[in-house]
Amino acid sequence: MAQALPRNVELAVERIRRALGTAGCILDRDRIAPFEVDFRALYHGATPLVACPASTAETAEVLAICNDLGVGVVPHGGNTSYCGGATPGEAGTDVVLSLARLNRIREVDPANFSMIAEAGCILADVQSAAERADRFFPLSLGAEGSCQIGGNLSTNAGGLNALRYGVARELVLGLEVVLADGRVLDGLTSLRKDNTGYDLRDLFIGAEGTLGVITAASLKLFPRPRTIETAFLAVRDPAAAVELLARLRAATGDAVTSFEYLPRIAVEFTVRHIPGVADPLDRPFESYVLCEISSAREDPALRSILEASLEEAMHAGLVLDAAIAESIAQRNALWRLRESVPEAQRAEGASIKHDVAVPVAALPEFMRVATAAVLAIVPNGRMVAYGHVGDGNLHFNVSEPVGGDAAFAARSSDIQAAVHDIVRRFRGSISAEHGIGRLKREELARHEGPLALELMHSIKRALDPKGIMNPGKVLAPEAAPQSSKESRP
Ligand code: 2HG
Ligand code: ZN
Repeated sequence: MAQALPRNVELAVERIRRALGTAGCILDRDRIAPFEVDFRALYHGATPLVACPASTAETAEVLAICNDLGVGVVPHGGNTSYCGGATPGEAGTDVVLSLARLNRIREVDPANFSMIAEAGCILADVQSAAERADRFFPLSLGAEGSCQIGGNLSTNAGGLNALRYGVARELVLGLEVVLADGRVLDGLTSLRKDNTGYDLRDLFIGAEGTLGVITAASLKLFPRPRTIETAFLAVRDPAAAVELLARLRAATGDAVTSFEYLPRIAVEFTVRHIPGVADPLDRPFESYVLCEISSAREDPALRSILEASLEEAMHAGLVLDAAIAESIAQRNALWRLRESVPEAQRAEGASIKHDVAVPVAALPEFMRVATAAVLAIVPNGRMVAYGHVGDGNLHFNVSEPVGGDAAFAARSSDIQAAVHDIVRRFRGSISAEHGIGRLKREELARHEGPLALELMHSIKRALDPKGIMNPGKVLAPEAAPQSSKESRP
């Protein structure tokens, strides 16, 4: 039998139902179920209600009610988080706040190279709206067909074009945020320059909904790329990849948009598991790079610059073989291979993921040292280290041994600790683009300096004194959220 809800939660549910009506609430157990588990099925929480406000004002009402009653609120976008950031707690007392109905593009301003999108807009729809105005919104990632821009900003997503255009934070001009107590912070400007006081906007980006709820964002747009060259390269090793990146950045006048590293095993996984993916080269190599250069001009010279640079790199022994896309279909096929690595890795069984960053030049040494450390713990583990080498960001993943191995899961925290300790030696990051969520909360506490942690807790207390915003994510709760003594009906 389902357990009775605490009185404050019951009251919150009642009041939210009244405020949003039936269209704005999901109460049906079957429809609630997908909101209770994260994308990787690492966390299984429970919620009495998914609130689906259709406006900023309704979002504010939900938060005011929950703050008043001391009830936790878990903002929920496209549910593509890797760290359990959008999953309610196991106690079943957090309300889930879906942003899906806040999905209007409020404005596209081609002259100002900006647009205003609500948090629940699907990333691919934001990209298309920009394209219709002959503009480009560069944030791009495998989940773009289902992730929402509010979630992208709340986790400060990186993706495939960060090398040239920056991570999500760098693409934001202004934000509209509902604070924990329901007040609305209207910072929705489209200015390039604004030095008026502390930068409040940047506090909410990457805060994973623990400080407030982003309801809309003013986003930077760029000229649409008109010439794009995409190449799939076999490289000698990771050090060759790093050297090639520097050469290409210089030779193309910094036109390298993406620079993704793939080990052989990642190509094998995708060829094996993803229908239609084929090895782009005739014979196997140890290491690959998928690289894209682009220009906002019609620029036939880009192709010859790329070819000349690759020829030089071949003479220098950095590049061993190359395939340059000759059509959009070929380009799409190369990106499909890259973007389906996570899915292909899932098909190979359990894996341990590390989303780390070190300075680009240190990547080869990091990979060598960290690989040895992992294999010392699980000698048959399969290293699948790939990703955004251009940003120094590797998905330093380990797949379980072929045929599975019960000991693998048991050693996962040892493996993670070993990898993260090495990251620290390189002054790197233990979460380069996926966030902290619930998954890396303890690792954040272990790695972040005491002063930085103290400041983070102070900011949390200042903006969310009752601890209702996405409880237990990013930072461990300091104290149980207090219920308010009285509650208005
Ligand atoms: C990617 O770059 C994603 O494909 C997922 O960030 C990484 O599965 C992963 O570890
Ligand atoms: Zn990634």
